[in-house]
Amino acid sequence: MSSALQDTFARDRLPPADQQPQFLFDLPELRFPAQLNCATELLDRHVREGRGERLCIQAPGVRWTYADLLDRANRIANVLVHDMGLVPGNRVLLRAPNNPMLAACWFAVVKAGGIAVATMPLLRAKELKAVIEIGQVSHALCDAALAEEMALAAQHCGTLRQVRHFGHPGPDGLEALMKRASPEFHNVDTAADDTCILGFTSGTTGVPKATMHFHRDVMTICACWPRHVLRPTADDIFIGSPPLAFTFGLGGLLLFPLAVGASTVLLEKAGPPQLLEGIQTFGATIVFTAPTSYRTLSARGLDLRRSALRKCVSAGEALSASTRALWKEATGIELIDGIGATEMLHIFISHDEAHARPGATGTPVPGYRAKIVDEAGRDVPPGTVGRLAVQGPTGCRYLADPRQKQYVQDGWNLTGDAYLMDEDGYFFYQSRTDDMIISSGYNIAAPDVEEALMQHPAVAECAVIGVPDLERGQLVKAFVVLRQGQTGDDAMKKTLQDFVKATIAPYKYPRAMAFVDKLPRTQTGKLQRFKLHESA
Ligand code: 3UK
Repeated sequence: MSSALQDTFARDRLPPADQQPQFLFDLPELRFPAQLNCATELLDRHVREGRGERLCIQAPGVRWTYADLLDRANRIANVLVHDMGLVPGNRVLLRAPNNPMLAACWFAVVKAGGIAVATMPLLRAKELKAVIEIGQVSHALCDAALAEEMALAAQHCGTLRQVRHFGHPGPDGLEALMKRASPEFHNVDTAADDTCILGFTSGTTGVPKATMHFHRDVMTICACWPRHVLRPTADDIFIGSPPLAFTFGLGGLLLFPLAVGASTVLLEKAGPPQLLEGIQTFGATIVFTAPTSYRTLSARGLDLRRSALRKCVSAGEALSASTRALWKEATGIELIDGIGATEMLHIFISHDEAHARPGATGTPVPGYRAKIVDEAGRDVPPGTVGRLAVQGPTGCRYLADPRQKQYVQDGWNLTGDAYLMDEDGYFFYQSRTDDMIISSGYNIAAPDVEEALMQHPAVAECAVIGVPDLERGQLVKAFVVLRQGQTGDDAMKKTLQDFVKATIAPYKYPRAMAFVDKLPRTQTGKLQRFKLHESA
């Protein structure tokens, strides 16, 4: 294999061989050529094979065919190389809400052999600066709507040499440069193991970690979960809420639809109301979003039943049995749950509609294997709670980060989740490893208590943590968002406590309870338990 990356920054910072996970390439569909540029496979190929006029990307007021996207991506690639001096291997910051230009920029970077560093739209200058410094980012393509924080961050970042904005009319804007650029571009002949993505973990605390993914990894995730579990067709219309900067969104809303020649709808705002409207307006057939969003949308079951929606994917957080039941009742559709991670690039345990089991995430996706281990890394028998360990064709590579040794042990990726596997090989999420509450010697998984509370009709949402307690070590504390019209008083507290005692083992009931208006969440929809700990 010969790397095309003149700038060897990423290659020089790969974890040492003995700290890398073991990779599995058993599936025949995972035999990739030594030289591979994933943009060629996902985009150019469709046009070359005569599908240029098929619909590719839609957004309010925008309808791009595959030929349109290729034209935009090629022009931007030429701007990157000829106007902005990009050299293969350089890192390019991408900053925009989910929209067609962001998708075109992503492909432009990858075509030119650059490394795409997509960032969450809501990041502030301080967080952007950390990303730019860790990734030694030299170029940026930014939506004009997000220019302000970009400028603040750029002031303090010496490595960042070239910034262009799109979505504004000025003569130095990206669109003006694109007009003058050629619509032809010869994709850089990258090696299958050249890095093309730096994915920052949506970590809720601490210094962010950058994960490195190769061109091969991008093609791998398209060949595994979508092909074996989701099984979309070229006529599907994808839609959803996760940002393209989150690999859940990048896969679900860009890579997977393009891998099968289907189309995708990109929404800049994709809260439940916009998502519902988008599903109706664009006739979307496959939706990707998080459990909380499904809970809210379930109130619009009748509208959804009248839509073209046929497949619904939940990831990012554990899907409770009650949310699965709620969605099925409201829409008639069985949710597809899947656990993925930035480190693994996409989903590695999941199930299709026919194999859904309430409370279970599913079984390992073809190409992956998973097991449960104890503190010492020894396998534990079925039914025992322990640490989830996975191996497959993708895996964790932190960019020059000592935390590699925590995530990868003995060649296995340890996701930081407590799981159990039943006799049938189904994996059941318990909690994050550090969210296990130990109270009076009992192990209590916070999601267990949340699931019980959520079954009460007065509860809209809730979160449970362990708070320090002199007598019991930790005390189970619930933060509860009530449905409209309900009152959070002592009587309600008692009602909910009694309800939990009657639903699950009584020792798990929340001795402490707070009623709140909403729960703190990250931009990827994850509950920020550390914020609850701070406020407890
Ligand atoms: C949790 C889940 C239970 C789990 C992601 C799909 O979430 C993604 O990546 P992140 O790096 O977080 C990883 C962690 O999130 N988690 C995700 N999905 C589930 N827990 N059930 C689930 N279905 O703690 C995991 O370790 O932000 C999800 C695809 C790509 C992704 N990056």
